[in-house]
Amino acid sequence: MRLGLLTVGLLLPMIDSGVNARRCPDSWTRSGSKCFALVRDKQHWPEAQMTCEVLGGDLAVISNSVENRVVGNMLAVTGTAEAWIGLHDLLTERHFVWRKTNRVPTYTNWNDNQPDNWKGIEHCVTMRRSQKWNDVRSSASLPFVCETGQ
Ligand SMILES: [Ca+2]
Ligand SMILES: [Ca+2]
Repeated sequence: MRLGLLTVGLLLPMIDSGVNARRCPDSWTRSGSKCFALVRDKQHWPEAQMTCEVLGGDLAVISNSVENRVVGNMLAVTGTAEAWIGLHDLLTERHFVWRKTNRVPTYTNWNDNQPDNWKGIEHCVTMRRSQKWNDVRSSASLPFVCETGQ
């Protein structure tokens, strides 16, 4: 009996942490090892990144077509035309990197003729409901997508 309780006591935290690692917070959407959340409050890009950090994450990194579709579907079901993701070329023009990892994307889904750095001031990236990406001025107020996880 005592051994039984000890075993249960040791295992429960492990089971619990394992479950939590695979579970997304309420209102977040799971894709692989990540959780995504669409925040519909409109913020400029730097503010959106800070808000994602307050929520325990970062602006979304879109690593593949599956994640792109998951996030695109979040825009579609909420009627959101366009939302920030975590890609920018704020440091070096035309050198886009993810804010979270500082890495160049291995997957992209740019809209036709994008990124165009229109008027020379577009350095932060949105996903449109079409699931295509566009560079936009970072001071634009838009909804945004946060992620947590790997
Ligand atoms: Ca740019
Ligand atoms: Ca553009």
